[in-house]
Formats: sequence, structure tokens, C-alpha cells
Amino acid sequence: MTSNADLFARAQQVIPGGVNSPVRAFRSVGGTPRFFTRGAGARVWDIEDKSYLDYVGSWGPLIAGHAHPKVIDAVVRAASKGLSFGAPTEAEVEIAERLCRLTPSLEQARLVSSGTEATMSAIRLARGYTGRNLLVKFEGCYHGHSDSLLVKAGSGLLTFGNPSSGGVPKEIARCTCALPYNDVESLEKFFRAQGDEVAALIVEPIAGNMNLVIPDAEFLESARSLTQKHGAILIFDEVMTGFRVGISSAQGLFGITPDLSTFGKVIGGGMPLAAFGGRRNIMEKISPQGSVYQAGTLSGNPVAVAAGLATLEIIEEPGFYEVLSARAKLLCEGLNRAAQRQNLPFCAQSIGGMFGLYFMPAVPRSFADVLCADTTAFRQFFHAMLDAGHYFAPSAFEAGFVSAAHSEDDLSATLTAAERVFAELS
Ligand code: KE4
Repeated sequence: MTSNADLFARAQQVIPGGVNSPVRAFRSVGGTPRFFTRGAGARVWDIEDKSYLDYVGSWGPLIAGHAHPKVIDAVVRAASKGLSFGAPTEAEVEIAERLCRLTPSLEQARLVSSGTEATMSAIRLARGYTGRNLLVKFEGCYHGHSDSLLVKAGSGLLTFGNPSSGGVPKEIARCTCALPYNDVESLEKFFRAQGDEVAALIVEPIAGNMNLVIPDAEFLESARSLTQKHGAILIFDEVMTGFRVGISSAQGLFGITPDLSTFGKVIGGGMPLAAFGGRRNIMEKISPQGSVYQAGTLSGNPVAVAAGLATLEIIEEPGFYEVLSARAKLLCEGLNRAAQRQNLPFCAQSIGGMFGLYFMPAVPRSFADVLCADTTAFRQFFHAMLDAGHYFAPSAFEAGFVSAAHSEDDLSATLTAAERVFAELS
């Protein structure tokens, strides 16, 4: 039988870092990534046929659980009729109609194949619509890997961004300003100085890429009022939060209407499908109707759309989010109680079907807070839980996810394992 280690050594010969997306390489937790062979419900199996309760769910898409019969059936039926046409299909109209029905801020939507494409396109659209260049993002938020978004804060609040990755030209980074997340005062100060130059402000309305950070309502309300006042486009990046924190996503939870939104993950149910959308008078600027070019060979791919439609039908079932939220809450409350019994500086919180685990005394409210977490303790927790058959995100700076397939018995098994691990850590 091939081992994970053997396969990882082989992979590193032909794939950079042995993985097709960096976080999978376990660099921040150390050790050998698990090469999965199959998933069913709340579980995945690796190449050594070891099974794990999965709290990553492919980083969010698997909200219905792995290989959900309805999703697999829809994918098989679509695939049996052909994989791709590069021409419009009825299913694309159906999913766009469903996205617009479920998300009142969407009057039109364009389908793409990844969250990166969705945010990159939404930013280009906002720049084309406003005729401005400046983009505002927030430290700790991740919106995919397009050049304008791989930018970190400059030396001072009102200075331009610097590239956070090799290969990003300084000239492009200068068009992006990275401000502190959940900091109203900084946001107001920036807009007072440069608000009329801003094309768009893009934000994770609930952050999940610095671990879970739930902002104050006032922060998002300020983003909404300041962009409105200065004629800038407010983009809610709901690639992770979309249909994850509730049927109306984060914008519904907070009652804030963005100008544009991006979606991914859940709407594809595990297949390459994402979308951007918003007000009709903005979306009409997109080619072929308008002057802002955007395209994709596999955009709206019928097999991916079939998986997405089946998933969106499942999440619309009565009581879906009540159960999902209750399961995530049960996990976090159980972890908090177990850590308290060991007097460990640990806390956990959830919102909808996503959660954050923090080796620190209180839940973080900012990127600076998150950086104070004990990453060594997280690393020890991660590997001890992995060895016990419970797979959490291999980074202290990622959110976790439960699915509708996680039963109370599954969560109880995870909490029993965590009790033992916390005792070892204390
Ligand atoms: P993709 O290009 O990976 O489909 O989506 C980019 C993206 C955009 N916006 C938000 C809010 C996101 O969370 C993401 C991707 N999330 C990461 C998880 N932290 C994907 C995992 C990975 O990079 O391998």
C-alpha cells in the first residue's frame, strides 16, 4: 500500500511543493499532507485507508457532505449528456435565477470557474463602471490570487500598498490600499482623504481567511455609507460566507446591501463554479453588453452547474440552517467546556456552518488579535486530532466548516478526542 509520505515525495517531483494549492502542503503545521481517495458524508479516507471526520469540507463547498446522493446523481446525469458546450444552456439560466431569488442585491449574475475569477472580474467591473483605479481591501482578508489583491498595507495608512507576493508589479500594488479590518476610525480617515479616488472597497463581510473574525455591524455599515457617499462600489466577497452562514449569506445576516457580491464554494457544491453579480446598471457594463471584458471557456459549465443546482436545492430544504448552525454551535460549546476544564487559553465560536478555533483567551476582533494566537499549541492540537481521525484546517489562520452530514454522534466523537488532547496540552 502506498503511504501518504511516499505519494508526497513523488508529488513534489512533478508539482511545486507537491500540491495544487499552497495551504494543502501542511507548511504551517508541519508533517505530511494526507492524500484523500474518497469521501462520504462527514468522512474522508486517505491513501492508507485511514478515515477522518472532515471539518474542512474542501474549504467550504461540501456543505451537504461528501458525495451527497442527490449531487452525485445530478452530476452523473449532466455528464452523461456531454461535459461542456461553450454555448449557453438552460441550467445556467436556472442557477442565475436561483442566485438572484435567494440574494435580493443580485439583479444579474455572471458565472465563472473560481472565486479568484469572481473577485478579479468584480474589481475590473467596478473600475470600468466608476472610471477610477483605487481599490480598498483589508489586512487579513483573502479574495483569491489576482494581482490587485496580493497586496499588503504600505508603511502608513494613507500610503499605497506593497506586493504581498513575488511577481506582482509595484505599479499594480500602488492601486490597492490595505486597511485594518473592523476598524471604523481608519476607514473614515482614509475616505476623508482619498474617498473620491476609490473605485471599489472589497471586504469579506465575515472574515474566514485569518481564521473566523466576525466584524462589528458598525464596520460594515460604515463601509456601506462611505462608499455610497463617495461614489465607490461596495463589493461583498461572499465566496466563503455565501450560503454558508445562512440562506441569505452574510449580507442577509447584517441587513446590508452591497453593490456587487461574489460567490463560490457552496454554489458549486464541490465543482469549479463561482459567480459575481449585483445591480443591473452595473452588471450591464460587462461584455458583450458593455465595455468591461470578462470571459471563460468553462464558465457556467453544465456539470458544475448541475452540482451547484443540486446543492442549492438541498440548502433550501426547511430547517437546513437551523440544524447546521446548531451542529457548529454544539461543537464550539463542547470545545470551550473541554478547554475550560483544563484551564487552557482556548476559545471557539461559530456563525452558521462555519467556526473558528483560537488558542488564545478571547475571540479575535482584528487581524492584530489573530496574530497573538498560540500557533505552537494549535499545531500540537491539529496533529493530535489528525492522528485520532479528526481533520481540521491545517492552519491556525483558517476557518472550519461543518456539513449537514455531521451527526451529533460525529461531533460527540470529536469532542471526546478533543477532551483527551486538551488534557495532554495542559
Ligand atoms: P478560489 O479562487 O480559491 O476558488 O477562491 C478564492 C477566494 C476568494 N474569496 C474568499 C473569501 C475565499 O475564501 C477564497 C478562497 N478561500 C481559500 C480558503 N482560505 C481556498 C483554499 C485554497 O486557497 O486552497
